[in-house]
This record gives sequence, structure tokens and C-alpha cells, in this order.
Amino acid sequence: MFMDNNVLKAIESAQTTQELEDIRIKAFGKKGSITELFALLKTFDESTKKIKARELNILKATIEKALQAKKDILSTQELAQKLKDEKIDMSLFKPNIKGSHHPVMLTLEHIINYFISMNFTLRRGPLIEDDFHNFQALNIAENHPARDMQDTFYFQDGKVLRTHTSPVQIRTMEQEAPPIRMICPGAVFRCDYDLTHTPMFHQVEGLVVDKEGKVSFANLKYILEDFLRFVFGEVKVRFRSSFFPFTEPSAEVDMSCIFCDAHGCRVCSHTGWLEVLGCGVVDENVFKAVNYQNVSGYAFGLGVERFAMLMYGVNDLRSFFESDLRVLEQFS
Ligand code: 2NL
Repeated sequence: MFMDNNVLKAIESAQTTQELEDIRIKAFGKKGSITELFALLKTFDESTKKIKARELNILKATIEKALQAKKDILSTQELAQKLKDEKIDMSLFKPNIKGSHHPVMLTLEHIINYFISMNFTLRRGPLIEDDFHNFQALNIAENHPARDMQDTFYFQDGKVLRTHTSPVQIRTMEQEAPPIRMICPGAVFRCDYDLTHTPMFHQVEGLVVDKEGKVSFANLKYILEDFLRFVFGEVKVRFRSSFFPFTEPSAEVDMSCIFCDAHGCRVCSHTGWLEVLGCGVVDENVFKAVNYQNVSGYAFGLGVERFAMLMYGVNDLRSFFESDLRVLEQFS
């Protein structure tokens, strides 16, 4: 008798479809136990061979049936286990989380809204600038430190990543006749990286140009005071004499410290004042560079990240650039 209980027992106790496949090969493979039994048939005489062959085919069918039955059970179990193990944790996707605007962009939007309401137009320009638009036209001397390789990102062909948004104002004056009443918001780049500086930050600059005598420092003073009160509430504003190559006279603008109500704290270095803007009357050399005649104008510039830090009470500039959701989720 060929009845092979070993194979059937092995099938019964198999734990995986792989084990089952090994058993199948051991039985029916080239050197398999059942295959060898078939090979033995030829050693019998004709009549015995017939009987043995029948028995053997029954055994083969029985084993095949057992293999299939066990395979059905094990593969069902394995699929269930696989589905369980590979279950996608939908909570990881936080399907309810909504994106929000970046605090720097919220600040920028707020700033732009003020100037739009005051009839300023919005102009944008290229991030990669030539020497003329970024420096020369702005009366920045050949040997000015801002032109240093250590302060500015240069391309091999001499172009630069714009270090301020002023070139947009130069380009606008080249293309449009006065009067001009514009702001140019956007990213600017400087070779600088420490606690209070990042190589990319955002600026908003403003420019107003009209016929000679129509635009004064008084107009500039009104707009900037009104603007600072729009953004920060009832602050005091002071103009401090300063220098920029592109304005004459020039001033830096401080507002009373919004954190200590001007009593003195760490944010204002115990002075009661926060420096927030630079401004001035446009230097005549700038108008010469764009072939403007018989005009006068004022201009100003501010750093958007600095405004965002003051508006939202953020004390580390770097948190704007780290893409940490725990920080960014707080703004909407
Ligand atoms: C600052 C100072 C300033 C300007 C920017 C300007 C542009 C033209 C002509 C004259 Cl086309 N001036 N821009 C003027 C004064 C100050 O920015 O502290 N920015 C962060």
C-alpha cells in the first residue's frame, strides 16, 4: 500500500502557504516522494502495476485535494493578517486639517491693503537683477559695501539676486511717466545668516513721484504715521535723521514700543522705541538715472519679517523659515 499519511499529516499541520508549497514540492517535485512512487510502478508486472497505479492516482488526488483545501484556509488567513498589518492609519493624514496662510504673507497682505486703500498701485519685478537696476541707478557707489561679494549673491555673469525691491521702482520709472504712486512687495536676498538675518526676506518699498514741489517730506510723514497706526494702533512715531544713498534727506522711523507701552523692555532695548521703517526724499541722482526731470518724490522701505515679528509677538526670526507646523498652525 502506498497510503502516505506523512504527507497528509504534514499538510494538516502546515502553518503558512510557503510551508504548504514546500510540502507539495517534496511530494510532487522531480525527486518528490509521490513522484518516486510513480517511478516505481514500472518494477511491477502488468496486472499489479494497474492496481498500484489506481491506488497511486487516488493517493495523488487525495493529497492534491488536501493541499488545495489547506491552501484556501491559509491564504485566507494570510490575506486577513496582511490587511491588518498594512492597514493605513488615516489619522496620520489629518484629513480635517486645513492649510493656513504663512504669518509673513498675512502681514504682507495687511501692509498691501493699507497702501491699496491709499491709492498706491502694486508693481513686481525680477528677482535676478543687473548691476544698473540694483545699484547704479540707486546712486550706490562703485565701492559701496553693499556691493561686496560678502553681502550680495552674485551670478558668474555679474547679475545679482536683488538686495532690495528698489530696482522694481527704477524699472517702473523707466517704463511709466510721472506721477508715480506705487509699492513693490517681494523677496530680497542678502549674504547674511544669524539670529536676526536670513539670506531671503521680504520687503515692501513705496515710491511717490509728482511734478516738482507737489510732493513733500510732510506728505511722507503723514502717510507713514497713518500707516503705522493702521497696523499697530495708537503708537507714537518719530523720524530720526539717517543716510541712504538713494534719498536726501533720509530718515529712520521709530514707533513707541508696543510691548511695554514705551516704558522700556527687552524688545526695545529699554529705549521705549522700535525702529520700523527707512525713508526719505528721492535723491536727484536717482531721477537722473531714469531721465525724469522737474519732479520730486519720496520713498520708503520696510522689512516684512520684522513687521510680522512685532505684529504677532514672535521673538525668533528663524521660526518663520523652519516649516514647523506647531508654529504655523497658530496663524490663519
Ligand atoms: C529700509 C530702507 C528705504 C528706499 C528704501 C527708494 C527707492 C527708490 C528711490 C529712493 Cl527707487 N528710495 N527706497 C528709500 C529709503 C529707505 O528702505 O530700511 N528698508 C528695509
